[in-house]
Amino acid sequence: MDHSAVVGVVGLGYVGLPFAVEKAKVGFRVIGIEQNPRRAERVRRGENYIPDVRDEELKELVSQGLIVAETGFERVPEMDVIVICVPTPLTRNLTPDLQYVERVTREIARHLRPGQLVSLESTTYPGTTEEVMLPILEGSGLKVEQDFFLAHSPERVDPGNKRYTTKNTTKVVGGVGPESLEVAVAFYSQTIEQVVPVSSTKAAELVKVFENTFRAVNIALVNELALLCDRMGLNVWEVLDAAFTKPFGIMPFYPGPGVGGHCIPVDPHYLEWKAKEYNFNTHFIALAGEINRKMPEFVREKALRVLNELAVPPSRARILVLGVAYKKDIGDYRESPAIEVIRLLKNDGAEVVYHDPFVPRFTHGGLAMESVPLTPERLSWADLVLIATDHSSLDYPWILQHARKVLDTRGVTRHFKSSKVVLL
Ligand code: SAJ
Repeated sequence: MDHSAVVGVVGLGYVGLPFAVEKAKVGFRVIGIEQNPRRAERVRRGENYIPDVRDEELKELVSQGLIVAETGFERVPEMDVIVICVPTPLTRNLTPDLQYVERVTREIARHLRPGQLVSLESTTYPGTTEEVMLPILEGSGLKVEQDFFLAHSPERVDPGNKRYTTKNTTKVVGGVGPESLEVAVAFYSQTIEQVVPVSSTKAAELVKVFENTFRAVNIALVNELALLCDRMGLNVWEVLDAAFTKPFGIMPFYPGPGVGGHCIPVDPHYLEWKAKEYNFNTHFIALAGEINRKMPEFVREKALRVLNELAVPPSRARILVLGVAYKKDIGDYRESPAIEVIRLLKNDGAEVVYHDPFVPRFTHGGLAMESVPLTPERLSWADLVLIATDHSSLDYPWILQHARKVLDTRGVTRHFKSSKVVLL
């Protein structure tokens, strides 16, 4: 309560670093453990690398000695709380890959001491905290609820969201027992305005996976509608805009070139995998994943159709893709559907370049490309301009003025009613 606790944050990424800053801002001393030595070094120099963190805040907190960064676990005994914010990706067969969580938990178990609270924030299937982490931690000889505390509190960071930050986003917390829950709620309540306790770590884990499944299923629903409207010759954007005028009982989602990021295409499959243990098939998750993963192929097919109408064979086509980030106004291109679309069109023999103000260059999925300057000459050079990510900073009227033909997969130009534009 007096913020004298020393807080450990394992993983200083888009979840861990903002969390570390929030804790240090109210006076907690924070020791970050970051396995990437370059990132650890940058934190030591007070150099920010996470867009959602304010550069000067990090610099100030580091200069005050409130945030330090290590690459190893030897200082774990100094920590009163250890928060784990490491990735929980999928294997190539869409099964959970807990290697980072397990490795970190083993390291912590080696240094665990009485009185510590360990809290997992990474998104994972219900059961991870109790079935995977607890046995490893008790392997230290310490007993949970008596010697140490263990909780799960799912991160709810929406990268790029200016309105909802680590501080004002309600936080769900589950403990392996009442003592752990009480300590975890007390800890999170120091910097988060609203903390919601639930009865177990499994409930807390399921809350988060449900949240992301909710999004994946609803995005897949509108993507499926886009596929149907394409067949029926209807404008899915007009239909959805009209549907979302309903003032109750509906929530806006829009079709796109696919679903990117490290959450929505990933997390629901953690639940799908666990459900099989209970002989239960989560049909919605499987179907949503299938439809969302099909969208880049649909965009490629639509692009080839447009080129065909222009009598431009793919092998001679020149395509400018606008936006490779997985969603607008950020520079993250992990699992980006736009890169998948580029790969498919290159495989068709087209000459494809991209412009993304947030992504100067990328190496991903077997491609290494640099963003080209967006000029009138570049726009008129392209047989087809393909809008894959609708960054707000792009001047769409100007783009339509200089482009010859536009395939808009985000509906961002739908209100211009331009004959140059083909909508997804
Ligand atoms: N997308 C669509 N249509 C939509 C909404 C999204 O095609 O209507 C696409 C986006 O372009 C993107 C992907 O889906 O490629 C994921 O979009 P997202 O808005 O879910 O963004 P994320 O994955 O960065 O962040 C989400 C959080 N987003 C929101 O709640 C708005 C939230 O689900 C989690 O806090 C976060 O994942 C996480 O860390 O789990």
